[in-house]
Amino acid sequence: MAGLLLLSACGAEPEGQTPDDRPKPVSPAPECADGEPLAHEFESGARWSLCWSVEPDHGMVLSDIYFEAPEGRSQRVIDTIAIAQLEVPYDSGERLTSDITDAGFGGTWMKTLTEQECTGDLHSTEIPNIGDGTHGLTPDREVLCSTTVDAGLGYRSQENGTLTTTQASEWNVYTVSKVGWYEYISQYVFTADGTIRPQLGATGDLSPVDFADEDHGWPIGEGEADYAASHSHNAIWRVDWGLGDGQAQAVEQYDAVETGDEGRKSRIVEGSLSRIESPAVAHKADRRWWRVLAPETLNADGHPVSYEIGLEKTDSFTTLRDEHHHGDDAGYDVAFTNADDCQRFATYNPTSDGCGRGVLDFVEDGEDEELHDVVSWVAVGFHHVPRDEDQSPMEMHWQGFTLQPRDLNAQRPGLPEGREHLNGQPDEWQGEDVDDLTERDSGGLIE
Ligand SMILES: [Cu+2]
Repeated sequence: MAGLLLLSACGAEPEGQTPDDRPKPVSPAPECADGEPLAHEFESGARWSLCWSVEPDHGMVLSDIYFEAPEGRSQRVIDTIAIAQLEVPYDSGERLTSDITDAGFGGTWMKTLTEQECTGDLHSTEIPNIGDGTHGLTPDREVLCSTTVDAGLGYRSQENGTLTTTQASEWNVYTVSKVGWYEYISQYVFTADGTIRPQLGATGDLSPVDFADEDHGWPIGEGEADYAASHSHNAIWRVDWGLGDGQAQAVEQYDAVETGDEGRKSRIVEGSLSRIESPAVAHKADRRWWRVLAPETLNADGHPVSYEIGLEKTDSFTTLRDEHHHGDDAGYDVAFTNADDCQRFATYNPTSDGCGRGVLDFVEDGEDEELHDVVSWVAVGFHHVPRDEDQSPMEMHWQGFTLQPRDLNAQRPGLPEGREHLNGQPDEWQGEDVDDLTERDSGGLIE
């Protein structure tokens, strides 16, 4: 498949919602120095292109990820993204694995897929069947699934008697790695609005040898006998950003805080951005998110292009390795460093070339640098208390986070007809002057 651009059009947008006379920029097929090209175009004309490869430890690695809005140009978003560690500590204290560096998601652990597991397109690459391939064969195996799924209502807006709506679809790219009794799905979900959702799915079976007691597990057999041990799936992804295509990058943290004051009708909340100047760790909080931006690359509204890192549900954690070297409160939800090819794993990074043991060393070693070529390390934990329904097999459990464009484009990618002029506060709405509407609203007539 190498060298061939793989393209599939999908998604179901109602006829007439997307102007079909819009000039479509021609974007080149990605040239992949390593790996295979893969692309997807939504019915709106929004388009993703990337390169994919499989490494013995990280498993699937995506690189050179570009997003192109139907109205816009192709923009580089990510240099490389991969899972950088998966720690699984058992609450009994009897087991801990660091699956990415102990076993790896590639090599023999990566499973060949069939049409039963993948209703889309299967893609193959050479994968060693023993170790790094020095002492075995590297057969071409179909390990990557590229598929689209319906995602429900994308948007709906009814104005002036006209219904503007679309059904959304999502492009999923995934591989499956079986490590021990668990089977892990490494998946990236791409949407037509430029969002990427990196995800780890866990299925397979509970460990048959990790049973504990009432304080460290849950009874999953008859009565109160077989307490399957509770444990955590602590995942850390490495995102090496490509925003600005070589221009300087920066990181900002957004916080919205209540001032304690009330306005005429509601509490006053103030939002602000603070620059994270140097490599650092950061922690989750309500109404907090981070963004990676390219300050010198502006969209058509004059705003710097950026992507927002949004955490979903996470049981925050400190890896045991980090605790041993940096203390028990050394955990983080997100960390930021400058790109360095020798900084590959969140923990158990090879130190032979003086690279640091993991993220906390990378941060310490770089604390005098200015962030300019940003890597985000995103940690998402899931504390798994087994339940009767986990046998068997376990239903898929997902953990992950969201990378959402923030001002990558000046307006929504895929503007439906009649919405082209809406960019900023409009002068009039349904024929009425907006100043009149504001006055009426303030008077309390519109609740
Ligand atoms: Cu589990």
